[in-house]
Amino acid sequence: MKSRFKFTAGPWNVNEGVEAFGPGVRETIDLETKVKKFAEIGLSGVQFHDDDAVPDMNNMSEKQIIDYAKDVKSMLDKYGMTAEFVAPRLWMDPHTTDGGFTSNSKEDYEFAMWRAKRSIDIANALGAKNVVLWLAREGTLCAESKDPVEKIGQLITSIDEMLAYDSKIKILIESKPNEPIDRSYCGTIGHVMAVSAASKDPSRVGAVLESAHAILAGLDPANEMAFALKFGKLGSVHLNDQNGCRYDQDKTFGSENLRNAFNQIKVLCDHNYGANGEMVGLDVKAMRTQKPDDQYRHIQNSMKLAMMMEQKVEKFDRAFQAECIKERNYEKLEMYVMELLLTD
Ligand code: XLS
Ligand code: MG
Repeated sequence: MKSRFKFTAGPWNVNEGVEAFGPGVRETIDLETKVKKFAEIGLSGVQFHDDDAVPDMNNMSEKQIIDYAKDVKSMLDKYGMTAEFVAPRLWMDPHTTDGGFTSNSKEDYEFAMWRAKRSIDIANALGAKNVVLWLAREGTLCAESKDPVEKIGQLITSIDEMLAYDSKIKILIESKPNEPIDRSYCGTIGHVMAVSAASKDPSRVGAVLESAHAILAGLDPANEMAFALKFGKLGSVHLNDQNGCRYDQDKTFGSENLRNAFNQIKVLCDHNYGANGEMVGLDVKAMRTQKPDDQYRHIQNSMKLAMMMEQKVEKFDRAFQAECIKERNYEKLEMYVMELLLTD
């Protein structure tokens, strides 16, 4: 099957299966083995958290971090893989318990800025053009613990500082309404667009839309993508799926809602997503039941489903659509879409 897209995944998308109610059930796989396998299954690139690339970075000097990242770049080159982005992991470290950019502690804020700048250094060493900010803990567990107006300002100041640190890097904010915190400050693409507009260089601040995160916000992932596309700011997507409003599931793309999956691929195809080098990330998680010898299947299945949807988009009869719109017969159009999805 062919695709117009270049697909990527992160090392965290192949994991031991640790969750809140049970320990890991699969052995840890080293980065190079994952990258090699990613290349074999047809991915074009890898997405990184800063410490996926440089694991012990907190205990390393700035030069040591860059040197280590350069070795990772050589390893990627060996398998013909590119680095799509680097994201500071600002949710694991004790310094980010109350968030990073919006923490109430000055020391934590400084730690977050240090990691953000090191992420830019790592991105440059890996040849990645983007830094992604999934603002995991930027918000509150206790609503009264922070002044939201002040903290949103602090978030914008942090982004401005990153833009000033490097004149080329692009910052992509990955919206999510909650989890691990109760209320986050950048819950939807609309929030991201507003933060972008308020930054010192809006042309370098864009969005990542993850399907599951839009569903958690009660929104339609395709419409969220459309909103960012309209402003020329959809820098990446994280395709996956989600069964309603519950914990973040990161299910195989299309496995819950085929029509939603179709419309996500349709909006991307219709608006030439990828023409400026944007890639399609598959932010999916294997089921805990999955055996080690077949633990990349959720990524392969997501890629296959995306490509099958590309074929459906190609088949989509625009003339018939126009006729239905002219007649204002949307029942007819809707049934056509269902038949398109259900038949060969
Ligand atoms: C978690 C996020 C995470 C980011 C990368 O919900 O999707 O996996 O994509 O930091
Ligand atoms: Mg994601």
